[in-house]
Amino acid sequence: MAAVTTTCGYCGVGCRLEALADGDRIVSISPALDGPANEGHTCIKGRFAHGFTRSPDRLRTPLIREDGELRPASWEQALERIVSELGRIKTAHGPDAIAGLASSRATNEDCYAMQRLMRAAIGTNNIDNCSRVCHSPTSFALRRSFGLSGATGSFTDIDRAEVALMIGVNPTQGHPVVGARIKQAALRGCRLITIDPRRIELADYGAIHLSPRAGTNAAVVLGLCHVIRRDGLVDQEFIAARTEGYESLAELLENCTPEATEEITGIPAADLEAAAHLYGEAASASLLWGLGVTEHKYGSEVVQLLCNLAMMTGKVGKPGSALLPLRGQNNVQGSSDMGALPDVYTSYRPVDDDEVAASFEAEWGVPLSRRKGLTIPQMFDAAIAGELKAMYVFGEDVAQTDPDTAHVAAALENLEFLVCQEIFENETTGFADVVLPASSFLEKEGTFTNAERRFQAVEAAIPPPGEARTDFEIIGEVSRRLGHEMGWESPWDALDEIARLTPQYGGVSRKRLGRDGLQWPVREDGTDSPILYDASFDRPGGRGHFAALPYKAPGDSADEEFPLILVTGRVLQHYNAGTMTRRTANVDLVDRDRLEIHPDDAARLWIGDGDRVSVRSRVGHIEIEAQVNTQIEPGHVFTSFHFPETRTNLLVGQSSDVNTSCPEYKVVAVDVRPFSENPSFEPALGTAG
Ligand SMILES: Nc1nc2c(c(=O)[nH]1)N[C@H]1C(S)=C(S)[C@@H](COP(=O)(O)OP(=O)(O)OC[C@H]3O[C@@H](n4cnc5c(=O)[nH]c(N)nc54)[C@H](O)[C@@H]3O)O[C@H]1N2
Ligand SMILES: Nc1nc2c(c(=O)[nH]1)N[C@H]1C(S)=C(S)[C@@H](COP(=O)(O)OP(=O)(O)OC[C@H]3O[C@@H](n4cnc5c(=O)[nH]c(N)nc54)[C@H](O)[C@@H]3O)O[C@H]1N2
Ligand code: SF4
Ligand SMILES: [Mo]
Repeated sequence: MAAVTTTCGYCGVGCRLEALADGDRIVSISPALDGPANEGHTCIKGRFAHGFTRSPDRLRTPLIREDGELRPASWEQALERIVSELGRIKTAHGPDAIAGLASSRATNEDCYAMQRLMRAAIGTNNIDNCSRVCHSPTSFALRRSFGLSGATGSFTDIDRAEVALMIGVNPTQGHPVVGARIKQAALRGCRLITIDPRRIELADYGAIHLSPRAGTNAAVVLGLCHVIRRDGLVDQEFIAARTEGYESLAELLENCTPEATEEITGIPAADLEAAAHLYGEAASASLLWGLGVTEHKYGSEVVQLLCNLAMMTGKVGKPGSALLPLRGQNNVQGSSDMGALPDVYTSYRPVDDDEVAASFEAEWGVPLSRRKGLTIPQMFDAAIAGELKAMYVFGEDVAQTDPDTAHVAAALENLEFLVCQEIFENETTGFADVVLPASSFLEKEGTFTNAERRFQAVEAAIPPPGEARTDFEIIGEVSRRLGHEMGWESPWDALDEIARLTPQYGGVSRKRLGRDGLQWPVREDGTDSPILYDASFDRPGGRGHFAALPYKAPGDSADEEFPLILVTGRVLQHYNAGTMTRRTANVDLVDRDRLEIHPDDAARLWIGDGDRVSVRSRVGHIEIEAQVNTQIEPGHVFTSFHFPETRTNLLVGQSSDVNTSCPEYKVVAVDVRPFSENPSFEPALGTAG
């Protein structure tokens, strides 16, 4: 038996795990007692959901499509096919006819290699990652308001906070170890504020719970700021010394009275005032948010408004007063930090900055494009328009998880060539010409960066199954065959290159990571940064920026034809596309997606618990089982997207965040009926056009 200490590959908490293996099988996983983010805890996924590693469904050989079918092939055949097709398309249509996606489930080194493959071996900036559909609005807003794209503090700030305000985030399901930490804090006296159209579990820990209509967060936050200003809870000293732009915000706040807020959000004025006082009067308070903030038409603006709230009360850059966006996937912070984005190199430095681009040119020995690449939605549009000809999709199941499935399917179908690098066949590999068998987090080494900006080591507990190879080896080999030798022996060489080329990560090295990891910025001498902005912001003049952004209505809204608002999200037992958790015992706990509906709406529509219902939106329709419960606000329904047979994303349209094109997954107007009333509803693609 062999034991390794590694980092969980599910969510952005970044729990440190002790994995015990016998040969090529995982025997058990337990929490590392000294893990800085988990302090001896894990959740059901990190601890138990590892059976997928030796599932009979794992990809064990490359697959090549022949006569319409994916058939097993040798590595030689698969790699040759990739090189000849990508070479042909590049020659015929130029490098920008090819695009790649990096995987936020994979390591920093894998993602860095993937963006280098696209930029140096292919010659395009067409590279993006799932942060696009997740927390890209957070990244955009934090850079605008404060300067850097990361949480301002650490999970330990939760233990030190007098108040924790959570908006649009459900930590006991999505980030259970943080959820448990918040429960502990609450039991010790930390007061909670929860803001969610569903009564999330943490609302029951003595919280002030505000239940806004979906899509009205901006009004809620402006309302809180109004009360704080009106009642003299503003930190004038902090505003004067550390910020700019407060006057225009103050002017905007004038009309955002609790009564006006109630009108838009449905939150009783007195509740809003109580929450504003609790937050404003606390000596320290931390702000946590998730997709209930970001996955909206104005998601990035709401994050800017949250930054306003923290700055006007001086609650940033101090112990206990942190802004903690709960980043989703294990390495979505890292894949973005590594420059797997169409407009930036590592640490968010623009591709059209000559000095930066030249430093990569010098290291890689090739000229690099200064032209911004395509975002994921732009890639699909370009594929449909016939301009994008090939995609290399690494560890992302876009055909299940991206919005408007019919549109995604049309785009993938229209490509001349699609490569998927995966651990399982999924909805997206159904469109692939070549599928490459890769390795999961328990079968590779490198680093992940968690939601606290913490680089942590990943070590292999078992080898990849069959002929599968590590993602790092595969990307390096494809690049070599395309004529660009990356010259690395192992991921640790890539990490050294990342540190060499990126001042913010300058002091990161395998040796220095130790058991605690390192929170960026990491200086040359190895000192890291648990708290950002203790003295100044990372913006011109060192000042934080107040954004005076008014409330605007969401992209979709209920009407006579589509009277209910569908909110989509996740459940504890399953993870995103579900490829991994559906292949573990978690499926015995939850074996399907369900539509949560309030008893009042259910009674009005003659829907009983467990009934099959039809759900129709402006772009598509699905069938699903109803689950009648009081957690959800009347007028709203909720479902997850973990089971491919549900096809939740057939319902979601193209509306997206104005600054980052993060999809508006959280506000979809729908019509819900008992299935028997609509036997003609076929679960069909193509209604969206
Ligand atoms: N078990 C499990 N854990 C996961 C994942 C998983 O699939 N399963 N996925 C991981 C990933 S990729 C991510 S990004 C994170 C996501 O974790 P969270 O950000 O917590 O994600 P969600 O559950 O999608 O949405 C959070 C809450 O937003 C609320 N909400 C929706 N609309 C609004 C609104 O307009 N206003 C407000 N205030 N709230 C709203 C929803 O009701 C929901 O309770 O979880 C990660 N962890
Ligand atoms: N309706 C609705 N849709 C949503 C959301 C929502 O709230 N509502 N949330 C969105 C969000 S926040 C996100 S992040 C996306 C997530 O969407 P995805 O990124 O598509 O989902 P995942 O299941 O996390 O993983 C993608 C794929 O990576 C594979 N994989 C896992 N580990 C590895 C590895 O190490 N190497 C390789 N090569 N492959 C690997 C898995 O088998 C899986 O097929 O979904 C989005 N979709
Ligand atoms: S909380 Fe997240 S990182 Fe920790 S064990 Fe669970 S899934 Fe893994
Ligand atoms: Mo996510």
